[in-house]
Amino acid sequence: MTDLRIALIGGGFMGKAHALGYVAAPMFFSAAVRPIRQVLVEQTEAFAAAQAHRYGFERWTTDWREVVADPRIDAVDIATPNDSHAEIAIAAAEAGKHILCEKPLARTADEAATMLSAVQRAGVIHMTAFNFRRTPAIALAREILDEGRLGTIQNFRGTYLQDWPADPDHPYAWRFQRAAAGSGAVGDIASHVLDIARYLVGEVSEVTAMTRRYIDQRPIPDPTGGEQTPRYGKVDVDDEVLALLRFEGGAVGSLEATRVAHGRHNYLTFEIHGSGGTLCFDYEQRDQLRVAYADEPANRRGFRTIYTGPPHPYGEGLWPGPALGIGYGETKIIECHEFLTAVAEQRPATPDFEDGYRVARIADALLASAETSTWTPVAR
Ligand code: NAI
Ligand code: 4PW
Repeated sequence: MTDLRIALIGGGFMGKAHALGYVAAPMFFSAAVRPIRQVLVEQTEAFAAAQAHRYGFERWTTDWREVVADPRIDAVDIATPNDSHAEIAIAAAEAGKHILCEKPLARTADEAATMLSAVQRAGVIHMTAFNFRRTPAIALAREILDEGRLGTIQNFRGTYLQDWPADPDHPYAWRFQRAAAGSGAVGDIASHVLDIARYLVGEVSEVTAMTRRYIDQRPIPDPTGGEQTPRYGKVDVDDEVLALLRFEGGAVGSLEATRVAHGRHNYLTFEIHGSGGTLCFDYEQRDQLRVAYADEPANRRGFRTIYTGPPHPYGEGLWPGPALGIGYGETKIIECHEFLTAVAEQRPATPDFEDGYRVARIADALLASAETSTWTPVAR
């Protein structure tokens, strides 16, 4: 079996999730390559060493450029904040490395376009880490849609409501800075809804949107942990986006994403209405997909709940009983398996940088529409 030597750049929340993926993918799924956690890159020597030990990487460094140029590395995994995705990915592509890059691919569509061009020129495998589409129930929704019984798709209603920074005293961080993140809820979480919308319904042609910011500053954490009078960082990104969508295939839709909805923790949902029925999904009940078919007898019509398990997408590798439950970790394990398999089979991964670019184009249109309060076409 071929070894795939991986460099992980960024050892934070996603560094942990991706490391789990590389450890567990071979446990859950058969693969033609063996992922080797070769080197972990972080910003300080101490943190790089600590995370390399925790996540089982053979070595560590603070210099991603050295790693990207290292002939001993086959693939680069980008788990850093949004502002460094492009520079790292372009250098990795030019060095002939396969790339798994976190979402959003970039801060803007133009920046994403430079990444897409680089990987296309280099001919490397590239993937954007929209892991939620790897939830078995969402992949099952794709299968049901392919069967055609839901008829003509008329409406997609997507939400992503969170409350982790709903408290104004939640510390200032890169996600609240346009220079580092590109945008707020639009790029951070609406991007997931947009990936699911594209995956299940198709391309978005036009949007009209509004954005809101409710919290204009946040306390800058005191690195000493002391009780100094807090200094505040200026928030210059959106907390919330509300939008209407038009799809190229004729369907319409709505999207709501916010990070300040008290009580909604990871409320990623969609409801898809077709001429033949409806699909409903709620990530907080992620083992379930609800479907209602219009052609059921009138006295039997209504939603049925499918609990995903062995007969469903990815079930061959997950847990052996229905509704045993999958978690966030499993979506990352499946994602890493897809990346490893695409590299082993030398075929495109999905979703790739083209998908990341398309989502970035829609995100740009949402932000532009919020500025002009007009329907805004999504550039191709
Ligand atoms: P984080 O802040 O928890 O971790 C980022 C890490 O990158 C930090 O430890 C930081 O020190 C390190 N870093 C920054 N610049 C670096 C550089 N030049 N070289 C090496 N290390 C560097 O951030 P988090 O939450 O892990 O987000 C990282 C990326 O993952 C973002 O693009 C975010 O949008 C995405 N993300 C995706 C999720 C998903 O469900 N697909 C979930 C959470 C984040
Ligand atoms: O970056 C986002 C995080 O803040 C993620 O994409 C989703 O929301 C999952 O975790 C949080």
